[in-house]
Amino acid sequence: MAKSQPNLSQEDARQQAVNQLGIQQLYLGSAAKLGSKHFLSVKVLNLNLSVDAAETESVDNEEQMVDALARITAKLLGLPPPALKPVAMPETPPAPLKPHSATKEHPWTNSLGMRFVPVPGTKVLFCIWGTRVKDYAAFAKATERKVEKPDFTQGPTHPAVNVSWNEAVLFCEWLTTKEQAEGVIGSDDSYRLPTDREWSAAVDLPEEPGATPQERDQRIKGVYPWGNEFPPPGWAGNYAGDSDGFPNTAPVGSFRPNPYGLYDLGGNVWEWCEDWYDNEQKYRVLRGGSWYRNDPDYLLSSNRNNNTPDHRNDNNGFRCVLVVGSAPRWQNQRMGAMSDGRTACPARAKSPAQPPPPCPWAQRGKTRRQPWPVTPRLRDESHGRFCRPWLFSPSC
Ligand SMILES: [Ca+2]
Ligand SMILES: [Ca+2]
Repeated sequence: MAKSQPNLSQEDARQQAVNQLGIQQLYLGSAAKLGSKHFLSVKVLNLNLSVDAAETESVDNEEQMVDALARITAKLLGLPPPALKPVAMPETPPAPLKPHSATKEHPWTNSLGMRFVPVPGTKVLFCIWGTRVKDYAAFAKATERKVEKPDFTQGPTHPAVNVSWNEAVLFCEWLTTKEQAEGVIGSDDSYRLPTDREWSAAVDLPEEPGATPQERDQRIKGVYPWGNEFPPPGWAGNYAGDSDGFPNTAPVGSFRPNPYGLYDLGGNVWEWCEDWYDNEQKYRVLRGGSWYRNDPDYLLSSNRNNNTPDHRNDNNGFRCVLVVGSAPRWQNQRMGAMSDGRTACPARAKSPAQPPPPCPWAQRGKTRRQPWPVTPRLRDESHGRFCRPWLFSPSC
């Protein structure tokens, strides 16, 4: 650099710089942060022409300073502004996951926020947890049903209890019809309770001997939902006592999932299955144990509990499965028998060519109920027959 010389005019200093450095222009720059802003200043000294030019720009962050420097320099040099970087477009949101593409890592979520995953050995998607208080509340509100609360406090994500098998089935049918109408599921998709054998597959039991759940009851010893040890380790689930942190029901998903991503298959609440328990078809099946008991045999994966379809208590709940691509028989055979022998509309099923006898609702002086989806009253509780709005002609 040229030595500083006293009394040297600016023009003389420039000339000396040109002579000693052999340059025509000198660029000076500085960057500073003031508050939340970054300020970038660039000054150009044209040593030959004694012309100065300066630009300052403020930017919001350090990443923007490189672009700002390019803009300032181009402007000082009289060049066209640099091409703007293409604005990053927001990522195209992924297409909504369809039920059939659900995986353990990417469950499919329905309109109530219930998540479903496939279970090897079955053709259905299992809800990863039991039906929650808030899920059941949506059903109860839509169908004007009274919810029987337990004696203990439950939050919205606790499993619904005091639900009979009949009511659990109605929940599945309501949800099927609601989501078909909304386009959430296809017209050939449907919800139902898991079968006893599907539940066994979900809890990873090997093939069990026996034609009925009663015959399969406790046939495989020493296997529990969490493994082979007993008593259950603390992470296994919500069983009797509060050493696991929950004296009554726990929010679903509070304990470890099983290898298929399913929570609470053991403990929290017993879960209704679709099947009859016995050949006499008096009882329905419950699986998985609950917060209420810790007996070793009760906690076996192969253990079955049973009760009448109208039975309710505070440690019984249910879990839904989604059948993809197969409409339920109660929709396909609108006048025929349902899977368990119940009849959708007995009168019309017997003699569809003849005028059906009055529907029980009509006998009560009711006309056809409001069309779906406005709060259909699905079942006539007094006679136990299904009486769905979409099953009946205006005369029934
Ligand atoms: Ca407990
Ligand atoms: Ca359970």
